Amino acid sequence: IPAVPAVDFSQFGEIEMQKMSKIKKVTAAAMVRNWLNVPHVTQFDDADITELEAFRKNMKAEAEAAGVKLTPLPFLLKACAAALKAEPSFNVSMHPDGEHIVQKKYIHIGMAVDTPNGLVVPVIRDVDKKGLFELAAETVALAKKARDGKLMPKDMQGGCFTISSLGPIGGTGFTPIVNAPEVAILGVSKADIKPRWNGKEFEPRQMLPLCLSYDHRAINGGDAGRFFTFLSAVLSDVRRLLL
Ligand code: CAO
Repeated sequence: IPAVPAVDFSQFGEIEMQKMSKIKKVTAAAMVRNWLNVPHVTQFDDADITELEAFRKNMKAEAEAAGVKLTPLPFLLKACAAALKAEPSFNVSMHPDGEHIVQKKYIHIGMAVDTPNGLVVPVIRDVDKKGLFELAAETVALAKKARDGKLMPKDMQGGCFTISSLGPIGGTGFTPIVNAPEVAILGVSKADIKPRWNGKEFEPRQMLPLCLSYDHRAINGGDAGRFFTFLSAVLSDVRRLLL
């Protein structure tokens, strides 16, 4: 591809040269590789998390007594693990031989963490086998390890799927780049109260905007529609995780 021409910006005003961290350089190379190799599609949906948030708030004191802060992320991890089971086409990698697809039978999920040195994606193993409190403790510990620059390569390997949450920061949606060799990534934006028509009147409901990018070589629109419908249904009523 044609290179972007080099420009001497100092001719236009004051500038400062800043050295890129090792993480920023590795991330930049991975983003270009993924952007150019993966034919991306991004779908959008809003999940009604009114009941989930009520449940989470009710459980806060119990979680604190158990020594954990129960944030929305463990619920998203459990819901995604269930959706990966329900739609196994999301839990694959393209084999480099171009002849095979690798179907994974385990569920490890990465979470994007923005650190002063750059973006890193620690991986939580066997999400389907862990409880909400265990996941809450693990996500907080991994995010701290990431921010302290203490993640080991093994902490960032083996992911099947990634969650990138910009929720606490803001925004109504974005188009995340698939973290290949994974084939899909979920972007989470800021939840907000929105009016929803219940058949008789508008009701205030807490809606969570979700963006799902996927590799169109491995996943087609129908698979993605089913994955998204399942995910939204679970987030709307977490009792479905028991089914
Ligand atoms: N919409 C609105 N509010 C949200 C939200 C969303 N989508 N997601 C979280 N929040 C709220 C939480 O409810 C919490 O409020 P309360 O204290 O009142 O419960 C507050 O924002 C802070 O949440 P959090 O960031 O601690 O929660 P989390 O579950 O999203 O994440 C943890 C937990 C430890 C993983 C997080 O602190 C972290 O480090 N996340 C990494 C985020 C990041 O770097 N994203 C950048 C990705 S770049 O691609």
